[in-house]
Parts: sequence; C-alpha cells; structure tokens
Amino acid sequence: MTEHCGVVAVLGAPNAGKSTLINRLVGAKVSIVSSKVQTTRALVRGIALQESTQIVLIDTPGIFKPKQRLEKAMVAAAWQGLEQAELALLLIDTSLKNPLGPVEDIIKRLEQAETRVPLVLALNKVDKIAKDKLLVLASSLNERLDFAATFMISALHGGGVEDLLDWLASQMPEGEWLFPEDQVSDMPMRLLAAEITREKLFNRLHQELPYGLMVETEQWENFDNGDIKISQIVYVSRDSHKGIVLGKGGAMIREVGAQARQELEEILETKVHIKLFVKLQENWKDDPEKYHLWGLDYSA
Ligand SMILES: Nc1nc2c(ncn2[C@@H]2O[C@H](COP(=O)(O)OP(=O)(O)OP(=O)(O)O)[C@@H](O)[C@H]2O)c(=O)[nH]1
Ligand SMILES: [Mg+2]
Repeated sequence: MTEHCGVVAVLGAPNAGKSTLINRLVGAKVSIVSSKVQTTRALVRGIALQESTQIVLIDTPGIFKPKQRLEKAMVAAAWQGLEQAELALLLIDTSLKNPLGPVEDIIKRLEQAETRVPLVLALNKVDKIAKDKLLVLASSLNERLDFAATFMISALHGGGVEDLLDWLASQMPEGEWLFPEDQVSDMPMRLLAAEITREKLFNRLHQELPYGLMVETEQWENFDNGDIKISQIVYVSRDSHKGIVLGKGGAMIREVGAQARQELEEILETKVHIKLFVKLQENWKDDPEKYHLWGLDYSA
C-alpha cells in the first residue's frame, strides 16, 4: 500500500480539549491534560495511524492574550505549530456560555493568515450541550472561515472522533512516514516523565500556584533488572509555595510522586522509582535555559 503522511496542527483556546483530543486520536497519553487553562506549555507531537496513513498531530498551547514572558513564548509556539502543518484543526469548547469569545483573536488571525492552510472545524464537548445550539455555532463559524469540514465531537468520551480520524487520514498527501510504526510521540521520555508529574501537581493545586511551577527530570537510571529510577526537581517560584507543594509532613508531594509513578509504570511497563525534590527558584520564568529545554523561544 502507498504510504500517506501529513502534519495537522490543533489550535484553540486554553482548555478547549486539544490535548484530550490528541491523546484519543493517538490512542495513548502523549500530552498532559487538566481542568485548568494553560496546561500545555510547548509543542507536543502525537502520532496517529490509520491503515497506511500516518498523521502527525501537533498539540499546541492554547492561544490567548499573553502578558508574561512564558505566556508569550507559549502563544508564539502555538502559532509556530500552524506553520509546520498542512492542515489546521480549530477546536472549540462548545460548553462555554460564549464559545466564540475566546477564539475571536484566533479567527481574526486565521482570516488574515498569509500562508493559508486548509482548515477543519471540530466542535468539542458536545456531551455537555444541546444539538440546536451546536448547529447555530457551526454555521456562524463557517460564515467566518472557510472550513473544509465540520465535526461535532466529544474528545473526552470519544463520540465523533473516529469519523474525524478517518477524514484527517483521507486528507493526508502521499508520502513516506516520518516516524516508525510503533512511535506515538516525539517527546523524549525524560520530558514526558516531567510532564506527567506536572499534570499531577496541576490537578492537586489551586488558583495561581500551578502556573508558578515547573518540573525537570534531573536523573534517569536504568537498572539491570529493568527497574527505572527517576529523580525530578519541582521548581517553585515563591518560598511560600514550597510548603504547599510539600504538604503536611510531605504528604502532598508523596501522593503526587505515587500517582506519577503509577502512570509511568503503565507507560514503561516496568517498575519505576521516583524521587521528587522541591526547590525554590524565583526567576525560573526568566531563565533562558528552561525555555530551551522545552523548545520555547525565550524572546518571543
Ligand atoms: N465534558 C467534556 N470535557 C472535556 C472534553 N474534552 C476535554 N474535556 C475536558 O476539558 C479540560 C481541558 O482539557 P485539555 O485537553 O487539557 O485542554 P487543552 O485544550 O489541551 O488545554 P490547554 O493545554 O490548557 O490549552 C479537561 O478537564 C478535559 O477533561 C469533552 O469532550 N467533554
Ligand atoms: Mg493542552
């Protein structure tokens, strides 16, 4: 069979469900998910297969009005994802009161885009909204932009995702696969391991605290018996956050470590030991090296 292969960038507002969708299309966890906005910080590539077709899906940080340096770098990365793609998927959170509000700027930019890429629309979270509202939304978006197709999906529950995958596959040009058959992501395991810990922290911490955190895998040791030992540093940007992340008598960080270990053991199919250290680094958001690590542009 002739091989087909192409790159699809998934764009949308923060929290639209982009990472959830990519994990589902790929059939494996390649990008972390949380109920909070601004979870994905850099470009993450997930690789989906559909018969003889390989679809490289770029998960992007949500697009919003950035203020801080890190936010600017995240939004710049999202637009950079578009440049690399031959097809862009705009994902909308239909469960919002005003689903178009947070995508107004994205629509404007896509309208103007100098290098126009074909677009596909996916209305997400349809499990939470009435059908008539969806149809209105679909037609008003189609009036604004020229979408090659529109899908109504639930990335979380899977509804409509199979049809979307079939359609995406049908759009991919002839060409050799970019990745080996069994590869689901281009992210090195050390980075994915750090992301998984960050996801567990995001899910447990409240308000602004998660945004002041970053996780780095410091050491990765493979033992002869197959066990893996991972040491990670959780950087906090304020001294007062250290105690919160540690929890009473270290209870919080232990629980986060246990959750991360469990997930990594499933992914790696071996016994994992994980050690987490919490360190204060007030200005990690101004440290170019941290940006480099994630492929983010420090001066975006
Ligand atoms: N009910 C419902 N919830 C969903 C659906 N898809 C995603 N979610 C939830 O929406 C939240 C955000 O999902 P993510 O996949 O992290 O969203 P994202 O677009 O990647 O967000 P950022 O990385 O912050 O830009 C999570 O709590 C998901 O479980 C869906 O189809 N239905
Ligand atoms: Mg995400």
